[in-house]
Amino acid sequence: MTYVRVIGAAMLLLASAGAYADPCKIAIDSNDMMQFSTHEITVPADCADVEVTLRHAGQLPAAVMGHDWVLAKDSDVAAIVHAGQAAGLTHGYLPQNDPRIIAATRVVGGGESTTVRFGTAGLVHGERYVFFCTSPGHATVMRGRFTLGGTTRVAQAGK
Ligand SMILES: [Cu+2]
Repeated sequence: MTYVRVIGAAMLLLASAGAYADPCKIAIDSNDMMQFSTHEITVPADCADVEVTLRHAGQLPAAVMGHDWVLAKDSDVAAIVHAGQAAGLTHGYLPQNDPRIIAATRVVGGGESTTVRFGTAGLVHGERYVFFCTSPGHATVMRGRFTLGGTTRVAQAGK
């Protein structure tokens, strides 16, 4: 009995590993309750490019519960969020041509998904990077740590 269950678990592991075989490609979910599925994204240091796919598993439209995935230095997040509110949904709650934005998806509503691909050459080792959602009011809870290199993976495992 236990043996069969272990085999089943191993097959599940293999299946999920196969779905995300490329560690430079990240999938993150969001929902109608203003949540990302993770607060921690770590990609290997040798990823020259990173691809992030944001899915919105909820049902509410973008105008009500829209989400995006934006990457910036921790110290730039507040200013970007502020400028994004002024820009409004028609501009994806993002200031236009803002060099502080390292990567950003469009805003998606329930049932939609969006992908952004960006190079890591400009990321500085030791800098603190944060991913967040710029929909008004969301960034306080919809945010997490983005780490290139994995050196903080163990230390950050709790949160
Ligand atoms: Cu959001």
